[in-house]
Amino acid sequence: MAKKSPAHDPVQDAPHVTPPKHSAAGLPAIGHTVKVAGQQMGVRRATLTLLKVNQKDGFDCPGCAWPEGDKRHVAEFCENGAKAVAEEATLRRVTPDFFAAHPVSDLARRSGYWLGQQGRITQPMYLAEGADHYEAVPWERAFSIVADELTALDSPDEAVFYTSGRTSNEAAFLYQLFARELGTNNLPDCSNMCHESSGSALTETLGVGKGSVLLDDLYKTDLIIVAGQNPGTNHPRMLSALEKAKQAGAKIVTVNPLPEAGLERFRNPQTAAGLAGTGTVLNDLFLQIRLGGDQALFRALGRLMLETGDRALDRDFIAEHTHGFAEYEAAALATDWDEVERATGLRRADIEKLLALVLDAKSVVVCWAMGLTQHKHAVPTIREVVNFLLLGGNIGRPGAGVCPVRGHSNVQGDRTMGIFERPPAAFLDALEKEFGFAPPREHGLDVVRAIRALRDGTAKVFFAMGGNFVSASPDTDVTEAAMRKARLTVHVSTKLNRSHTVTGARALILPTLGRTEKDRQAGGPQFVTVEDSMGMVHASRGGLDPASPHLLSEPAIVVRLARAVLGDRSVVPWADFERDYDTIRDRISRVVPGFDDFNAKVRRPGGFTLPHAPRDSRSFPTATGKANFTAAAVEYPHVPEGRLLLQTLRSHDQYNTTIYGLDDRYRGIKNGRRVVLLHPEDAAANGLADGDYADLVSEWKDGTERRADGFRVVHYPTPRGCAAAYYPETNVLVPLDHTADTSNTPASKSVVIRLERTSEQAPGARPAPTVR
Ligand SMILES: Nc1nc2c(c(=O)[nH]1)N[C@H]1C(S)=C(S)[C@@H](COP(=O)(O)OP(=O)(O)OC[C@H]3O[C@@H](n4cnc5c(=O)[nH]c(N)nc54)[C@H](O)[C@@H]3O)O[C@H]1N2
Ligand SMILES: Nc1nc2c(c(=O)[nH]1)N[C@H]1C(S)=C(S)[C@@H](COP(=O)(O)OP(=O)(O)OC[C@H]3O[C@@H](n4cnc5c(=O)[nH]c(N)nc54)[C@H](O)[C@@H]3O)O[C@H]1N2
Ligand SMILES: [Mo]
Repeated sequence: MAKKSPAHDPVQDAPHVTPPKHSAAGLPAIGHTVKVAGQQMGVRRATLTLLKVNQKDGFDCPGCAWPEGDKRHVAEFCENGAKAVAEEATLRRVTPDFFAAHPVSDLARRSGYWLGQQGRITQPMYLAEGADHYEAVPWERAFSIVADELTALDSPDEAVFYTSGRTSNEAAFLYQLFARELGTNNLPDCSNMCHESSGSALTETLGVGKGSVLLDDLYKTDLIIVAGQNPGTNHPRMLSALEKAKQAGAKIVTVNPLPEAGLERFRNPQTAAGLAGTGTVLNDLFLQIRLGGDQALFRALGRLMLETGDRALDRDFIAEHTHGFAEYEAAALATDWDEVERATGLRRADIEKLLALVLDAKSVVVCWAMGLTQHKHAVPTIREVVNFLLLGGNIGRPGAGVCPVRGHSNVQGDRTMGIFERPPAAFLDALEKEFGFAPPREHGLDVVRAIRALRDGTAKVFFAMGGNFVSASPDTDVTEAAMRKARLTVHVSTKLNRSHTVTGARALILPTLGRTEKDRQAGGPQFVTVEDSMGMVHASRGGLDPASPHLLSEPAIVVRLARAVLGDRSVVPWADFERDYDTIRDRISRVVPGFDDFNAKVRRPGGFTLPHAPRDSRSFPTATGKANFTAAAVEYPHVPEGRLLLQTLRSHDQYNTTIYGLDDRYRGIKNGRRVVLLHPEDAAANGLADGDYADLVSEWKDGTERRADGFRVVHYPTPRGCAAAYYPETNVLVPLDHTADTSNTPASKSVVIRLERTSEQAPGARPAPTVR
């Protein structure tokens, strides 16, 4: 059997397993913070840098998109934010000498972990056709290489411009402006793999594809439902907010196949009581749902509320502000309890406990993340969350609303700035009016479609503003083959990753400044801006000297790229934008709604909040002018006999494809990532015991199979039939065509697999002699 899944860890991957933890943070979190940050950047630099994280005069944490409150702590960051900062502010460097010593063929055999550990890239690097070594090139030459390849295309639609979610508002605005002046809407982004399903569902039902709650709403609400999210690892500062909500009287319900430690008990590292004591129990009710069962759960809850009648329903709100209630009501009342049990694994009595909490609550917030968005029926699932909230009038009043918790620190802002392959006409009209060129109107390629276009040869140049496209995308083997067919691949990056090693015929790495670094231009010191998960926009100023004198900021890279590619054809005064970012913000203020007076407003400490019609005035800019109930048929994954459903998720020691370490502390896993979490009876049914090794084989409906080899079996409290393993090692198993309806997001939380026992670990998972 060909064992071709890439990027095995040549480092020792020998998992050691202990029982999962029941609480998160506390002293161990501080210990890990200091250790990780100190290793990468020394204790003094670590301390000075970390004290600037998320302060009003500091920089926005490059970790997650959770908002900061108005009253900031001295240490307004978390263990995982500190790891993200340390990764960027590291003192290790990847210089031209490094590339001379390591041919691409060598780098392609290294793990993502090893690549990331090498440090910050210091100079623009070029891989010529047929060459095996990247060589340093001057910036001007790098831009002329891109210009040559773009100019040689038959159509601008043969180029793809990807964005990851750390890019600032200013850089994102310029980047989409460049792509559109060039003539394409091919602007896929990490959102396509992330919260696209939320955007699709919310735009259709509420008219705005963003969350409707502010931080304060969490402190005013009576009930918070956290579904499909693991904040203890991925949004640790959210736990402080949940603790505060709890102290103000809120109840918390979590809906998850896994009992995630952070939601059980939280020991706040910012308070003495949290450090010393046993912490706060956050969870009032844990519904251990089967993968993909959430739509059925919320539909069933809707049925119970309808049957309860007036006590559960806000009839005035429904009559005045919603559309489609009768159809929804008929569908919900027809809910079949046997089907609900099959889909959710929950009994009616469990759902009635949730109903009781809902009936006691005057206001409800629902938070969610990838557990809801990465399923085939993710969009109808999130619409069902909206149905539930509409029944109780829980949109557009204090303490109530939808709270999709975003991932990357500026992923929401990038979309606001026009990074979108399907831009609304009004946005393009505003762009046309401001700049005087006609932007393309045809929709562009999202992530999955871009991979197909590269595979089929209809896209030839791939340009990435950040991210690690090859490792983050589904169907790794297909994606890598597609990438290798490109004429040119270009990555604007801070650190080395696998996407630099799986390249087109020619490749460029353009090294850039990170959030933590000072950005000086001809017009003086500059700052950038970001938008958090709750629509708050604020400034971000780095304080460290750049990792290398050769780095350019992301806005500067786009400006120089545009000048090299478009030259005299351009009607945009590109050079001004590089000198002084205020000139970019002036343009944004005239193109993007909610940004008027941008330069003044963003200079106020703490920034400003973007308008949100449903939240602010209960007005709904939808097709019907009302909030829409929807009544789609209930769906859930059907898994053939003897097969399991696999979710691919994050460990505590990673930031997406950036691996910080090999532990997943809260889940009790140490020193290894090739593990598969299984219900003990599922393991036994496959002839496997805890500690055995198995290959994971994904079975797709077209008969194709995909394999990831050598995973250690871990007995885990997950529902029967539901397995879990880490991303990105398992991306090789996610079929490219397995996506969510409407949003086209890879369904990476529901992959049908079978287990094949192996007598040994995968070659890469064995302790290997590594040259370092
Ligand atoms: N430290 C750290 N922080 C991060 C990231 C990181 O990698 N590391 N990534 C950032 C990004 S880009 C994002 S998008 C977010 C991701 O944040 P999360 O969405 O929390 O990330 P995942 O690890 O994918 O966790 C998915 C959670 O949903 C649950 N789940 C899976 N399937 C289902 C389901 O069908 N139903 C329900 N109810 N639950 C389900 C899983 O058990 C798990 O608890 O975090 C951001 N923050
Ligand atoms: N199977 C599976 N696949 C998934 C997911 C899953 O849950 N399961 N989650 C999906 C999700 S939610 C997301 S968001 C995507 C993430 O997809 P991406 O955003 O593409 O991936 P990241 O790993 O976040 O990108 C890390 C790289 O970004 C670069 N970088 C870091 N900081 C900066 C910066 O300031 N500027 C620039 N230019 N570059 C920088 C570094 O070179 C680093 O190696 O993955 C998706 N893929
Ligand atoms: Mo994400």
